Amino acid sequence: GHSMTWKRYHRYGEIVKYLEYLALRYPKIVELITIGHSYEEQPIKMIKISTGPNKKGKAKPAIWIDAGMHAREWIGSAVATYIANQLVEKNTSYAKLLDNSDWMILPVANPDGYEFSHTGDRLWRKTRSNHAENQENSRFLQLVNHYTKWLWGKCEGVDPNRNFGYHWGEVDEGGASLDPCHETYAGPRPFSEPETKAMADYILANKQNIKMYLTLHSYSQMWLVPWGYTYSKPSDYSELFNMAKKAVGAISKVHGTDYELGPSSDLLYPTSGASDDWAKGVAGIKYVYTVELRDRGTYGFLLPASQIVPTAREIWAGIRTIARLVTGST
Ligand code: 0X9
Ligand code: ZN
Repeated sequence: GHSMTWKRYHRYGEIVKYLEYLALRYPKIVELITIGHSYEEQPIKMIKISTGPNKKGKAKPAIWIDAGMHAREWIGSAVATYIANQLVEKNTSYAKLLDNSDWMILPVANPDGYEFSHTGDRLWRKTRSNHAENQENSRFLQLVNHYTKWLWGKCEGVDPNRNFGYHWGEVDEGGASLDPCHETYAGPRPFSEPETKAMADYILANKQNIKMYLTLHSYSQMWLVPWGYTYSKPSDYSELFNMAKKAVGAISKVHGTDYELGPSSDLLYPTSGASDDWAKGVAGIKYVYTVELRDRGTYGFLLPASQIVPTAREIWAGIRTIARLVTGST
C-alpha cells in the first residue's frame, strides 16, 4: 500500500513508498532504481517506466524528468509523482505514448534538503552537506577559519543547480556564488554533492536513449530554454523554442495559465553550473528545458496544496504534447 494523494504535500518517505508500490504493483512496466545516496545517506530513488524495447528490439527514446532539486520547491515533486501516476496507473490511456517512449522520473533529487524543508526551515534551498574542511586550503584561510569556524560551520549546503560540471563556477555576479554561506553556493568543485553526481552518472549512462531532459522548479511560470550561463543561444535554439511553444500552448488550454517562454539567461539571470546546461552541453541531450511551475509570486514557494492538481494537470498536458513530438509518436 501507499499513502500518496495529490491533496497535500508528502514527506520523502511517503514518496519513496509510492515509487516502491508502483514497482511492486506494475512490475512489467515499472523499474525502481536507486541511483545513489545523499550526503545524509538517504537512498535517491527514481523509476523507469517502459513497456519494453521497440519492434526492432532497440530501447525507445526516453524522457527524463527530475524535480525537488531545490528543497523548498515542493510543487515540482508533487507534479513528478502525478505524472508517474498517470503514466503507470492509467497506462491504458497512454498506450500509444508508452509504445513510443520510455520515462525516467526522479521526484526528489535532493532528499536531505527536501526533508529539512519539512522539519527545519521551510524555505531551505540547498543540499545539507558541510564543506567547512574544504575551506582550509591555505595557511591564511586556516587562520581565518580558526576564528570563524563556528560561523563557517553553520553555512551548510550547496545549491545543486550550480554544482553541475559545465561552465561550473564561471558566472559569479549573483547568479552563482563561491561563498558557502550564500543561497547559490556552487560547492567546492563540480559534482561535490553526491546528489548531483548520482543524477549525472545515471544520465550519462543512458544518454544515448534520452531525447528530452526536463527539470521541474518553481516558481514564476516559465518554460526556459538553454543557455543559462551565457546570453548567446545554442545553434538549434529555434528548434527547441518551437517545440516548447507547443507545450506552452497545451498548458494554457487546460486552465488558461500563461507560461512565459524564452532563454534562461534573458528571462531570469545568467547562472553557471545548472543541470539544464550540463544536460545539453555535456550529456548532449537535444531537447533540454527547465520548467518553473506555479505561481507568479502570490504564494511563491508556499503554493497551497489545493493547486497541486491544477498545476499538475496543465503541466502534464504540456509535457505529453512535447513528448509526443520529440519521440515521434503523434
Ligand atoms: O536559479 C535556478 O536554479 C532556477 N530558478 S529557481 O528559482 N527554481 O532557483 C532556474 C535555472 C534555469 N537554468 C539556468 N539558469 N541554467
Ligand atoms: Zn529551483
